[in-house]
Amino acid sequence: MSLQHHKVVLVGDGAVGSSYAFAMAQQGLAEEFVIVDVFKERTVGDAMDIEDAQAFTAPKNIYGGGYEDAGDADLVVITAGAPQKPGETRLDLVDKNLGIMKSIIEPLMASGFDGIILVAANPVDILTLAAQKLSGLPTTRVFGSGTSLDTARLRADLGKKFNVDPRSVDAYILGEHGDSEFANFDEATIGGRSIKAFAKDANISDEDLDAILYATAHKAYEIIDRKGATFYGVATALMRISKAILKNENAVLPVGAYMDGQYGLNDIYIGTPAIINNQGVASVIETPLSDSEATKMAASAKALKDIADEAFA
Ligand code: 6V0
Repeated sequence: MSLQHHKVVLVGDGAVGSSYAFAMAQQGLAEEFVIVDVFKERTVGDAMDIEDAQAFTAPKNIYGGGYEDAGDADLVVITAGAPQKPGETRLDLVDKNLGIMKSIIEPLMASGFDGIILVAANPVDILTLAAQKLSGLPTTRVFGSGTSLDTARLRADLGKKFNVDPRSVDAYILGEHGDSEFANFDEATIGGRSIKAFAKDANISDEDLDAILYATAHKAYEIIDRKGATFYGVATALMRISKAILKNENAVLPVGAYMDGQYGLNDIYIGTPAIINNQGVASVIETPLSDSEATKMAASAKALKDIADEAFA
């Protein structure tokens, strides 16, 4: 019997990264966990702080480190990014965060790293594409959090509406993690029964469902207005994806996956369900879309492609 030793490197020890490190510790995931940030003292402090929780959870070797520690890592999770400043355009932010991504991927690959990269930094679909191109790793081993947080928000809202555990709601937010995302209401189910049938029983109209989608897509702004950032939801989504990788689960999860012909799309990352195991994205599930949903997917892909073309020009 071989004892499993999983090593995870977190790059970016801000609000999202430190919450992810804490969530991983709570779940007892990854025997070795390295925290990397330009703010080195914070990584050491965070590792010491999380160590204090281990007497109640599970022991692990957690420490502040550098890219030289990544050579034998199974998984690198990237949550390093600059926030948008007032007056800055979205493309300015893309340029700045592409620079940060470059400063991460170069030393990471120089360490001999040959594992899986999971990106959460925004704009996540564009930065995931950048991470894949810069690293040269297979597209199956570089993917993003995509619409995982958005899908979690949608399921929670639908769960509340229909008085059902959100984990029993089979609905997805698809497309860009951003303004052009959409819900697969025409296909979504609870216990195999369509959401639209549940909605009809509860006198919930298509407009009400659209209002749920709007609330999902705008929840980040509501949270940011009140506390400056959102982090627990995405951190938990990252933990869930990490668990599927480290435990080789073949779990079906919404992620930002590379398009290689699925939905008629190519060479972009976009939110879709996919099967996740210790190889990364084992396969993309091209979930069925109604005609109007297919139109929304094409529009969302175009929005992403336009940004990518400009950013990588
Ligand atoms: P934050 O709290 O400002 O943390 C960012 C961290 O990155 C800081 O600790 C920085 O020191 C660090 N950092 C900056 N540059 C580098 C670098 N070159 N190398 C290493 N570390 C660096 O931000 P927060 O944690 O709130 O957000 C991080 C990223 O996650 C942002 O891009 C957010 O937009 C993004 N989010 C993504 C979500 C998703 O669903 N994908 C959801 C929420 C936030």
